[in-house]
Amino acid sequence: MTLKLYWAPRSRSFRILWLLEEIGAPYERVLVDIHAGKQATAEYKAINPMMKVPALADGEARVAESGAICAYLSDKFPEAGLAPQFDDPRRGRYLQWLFFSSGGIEPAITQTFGKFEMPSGQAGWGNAQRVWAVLEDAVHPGPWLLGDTFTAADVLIGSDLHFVVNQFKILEGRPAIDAYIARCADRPAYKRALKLDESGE
Ligand SMILES: N[C@@H](CCC(=O)N[C@@H](CS)C(=O)NCC(=O)O)C(=O)O
Repeated sequence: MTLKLYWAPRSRSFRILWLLEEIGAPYERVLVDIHAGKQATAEYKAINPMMKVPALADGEARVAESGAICAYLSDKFPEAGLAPQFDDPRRGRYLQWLFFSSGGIEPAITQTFGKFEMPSGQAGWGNAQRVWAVLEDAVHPGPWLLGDTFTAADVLIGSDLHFVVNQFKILEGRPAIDAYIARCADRPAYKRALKLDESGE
């Protein structure tokens, strides 16, 4: 059964396109035209009730949320070597980074755009400045979050940071983060995914 990735160009679904290119298993891209409202059809809501891309269908299985899809795919294809296995102590940090995308980075983006403050002890992500500083430390000296081993966490965090720096343009003056984004963009799978993404179909 071929994997189906529900995708829209220049969106957060790029990261799963990149991950699938890293894995190398066959998959099908299903375009969801989010600018034409196609994410709000009953058919797509059955795939992801949040009406967002990315989402994945694998036989009977349905998975949405980028971090969950990264965990699902990297565990499904252990031979791709993109997830430390269950008895590997590095799995702890690996999972931490997968959850940090939605638990730390997304709220930091929202806080930066929304220009609001709240007590850092009460905000689950502390504050945006702390999130960026923690990430800057985590990607230096690298090359990857777990050191020499590239994982699905790099796909997720690397694409988050690319969005934050290059698309949203809400973070600058962090050379270690810029260098990490450049290392990600230099991967052949990233380049293949970018080509597919830019084709727009
Ligand atoms: N929490 C989701 C967020 C996905 C998301 O925000 N997708 C945006 C595109 S970048 C989307 O589908 N927007 C269409 C809409 O909300 O109508 C994830 O991490 O996968």
